Amino acid sequence: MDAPIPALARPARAAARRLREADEVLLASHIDADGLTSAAIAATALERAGIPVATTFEKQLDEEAIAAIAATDYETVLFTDFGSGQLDVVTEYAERKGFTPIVADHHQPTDAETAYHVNPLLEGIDGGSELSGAGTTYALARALADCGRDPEDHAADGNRDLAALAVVGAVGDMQTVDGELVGANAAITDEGVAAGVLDTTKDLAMYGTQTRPLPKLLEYANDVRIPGITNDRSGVVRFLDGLDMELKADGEWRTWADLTHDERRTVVSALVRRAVRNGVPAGRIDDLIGTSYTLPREAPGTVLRDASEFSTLLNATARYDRADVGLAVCQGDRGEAFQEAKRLLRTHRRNLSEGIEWVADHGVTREDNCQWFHAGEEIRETIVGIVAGMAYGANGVDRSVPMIAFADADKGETKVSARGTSALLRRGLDLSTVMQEASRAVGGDGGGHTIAAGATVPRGTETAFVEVADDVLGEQLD
Ligand SMILES: [Mn+2]
Repeated sequence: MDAPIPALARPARAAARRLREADEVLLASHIDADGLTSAAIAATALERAGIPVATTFEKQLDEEAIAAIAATDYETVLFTDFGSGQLDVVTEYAERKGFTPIVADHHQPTDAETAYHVNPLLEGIDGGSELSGAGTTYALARALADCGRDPEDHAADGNRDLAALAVVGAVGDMQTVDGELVGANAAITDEGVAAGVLDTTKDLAMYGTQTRPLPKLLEYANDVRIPGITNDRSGVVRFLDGLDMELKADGEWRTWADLTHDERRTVVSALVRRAVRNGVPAGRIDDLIGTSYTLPREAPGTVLRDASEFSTLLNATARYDRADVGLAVCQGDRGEAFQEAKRLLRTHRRNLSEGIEWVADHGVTREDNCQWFHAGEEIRETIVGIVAGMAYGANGVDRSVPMIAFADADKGETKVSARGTSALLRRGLDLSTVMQEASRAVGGDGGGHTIAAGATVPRGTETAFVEVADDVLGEQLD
């Protein structure tokens, strides 16, 4: 047996064997791009193994959600992209209600033991940048195929075709390091390339290469800010016109995906020249190029063709409580569910741009070691983290300290989202700890990743939260 991630082979095999013994499985997964792809990988692998599976999604695996799962009376429950951080509560309910929990997750585990626990952090692999929930679930899916009842069934290549979804999940969880997937994520990518479901190329690292018309692509890309291009519509059009290329077809701007290899090279070198001339530092100019992850089995020019656009589509379904739609798309629906997903994405985009406008109008409050805004009911709590990230990347925003955003949630609670930069990570930033410590200090709970994390706190504790967060950040950042 060849495992994609050798360190995970033993726990993945144990979990796979236990799943093979189940008559039916309840699959519980997190509502976001990584959680949806995790669920699609697990559901597909279980279906292929002939094991009936029902799926449920949760924003947060709190005690209420665990109690509801326990009340379903399933004997086997598979948790993907969450479960490790709540393992103490999960195992307590499992014992009391008599179900077997199986966990495939990449978040920090609590201090509890369970027989079937697949988590990169337990094997010395970084769950923030080397393996996502979807990647962890992929290791489980590969093990499920390997201990299959029907070794003659090679149609799905040992579930290697699911590597594409694992990469979409990793990209959706922002696991790229300097523009590419590394570690266990890279090993999964290699399997996907060999299976013909993924292509990787060094390409322009901008969002929307498949679907955005060229001016929009360049105008909205703000990872590397180029004066006269970034956020400058007429500057972009002058730049493109000045290239003396046929960049329109039938009067419409072409997309990056429409361009030939040579045309792309011409545009990239012109962009680089422009950046150099405008004093963009060399280190930043390198960031214009990254690895792009393409799904060659998807139609060119669609959101599904590019891993990054695919993950955004999934997030759009998740954030409007339509995980069923995102899951259907992951499992191959290109009809009704795909149309609905695209409609949700358009709504999502409109809400994001209104949110960013709101932040620009109302501004942020600067503390010693962070900056924050409170959107109240003006921005949906499910998108306030993305708005915070986008506002943080906008022109003129101080990126020397992290951004913290608040929005009203239901049940008298407030949702908190925090975003940092890789430069801040190098100075010691760990937003997961910040969110955890500050939220617990005010009676809430939180966690996540070093560069992006979240929390839920009782309404009215925001000021106290900011004070604690600011202190913790002061200790972290040198
Ligand atoms: Mn995840």
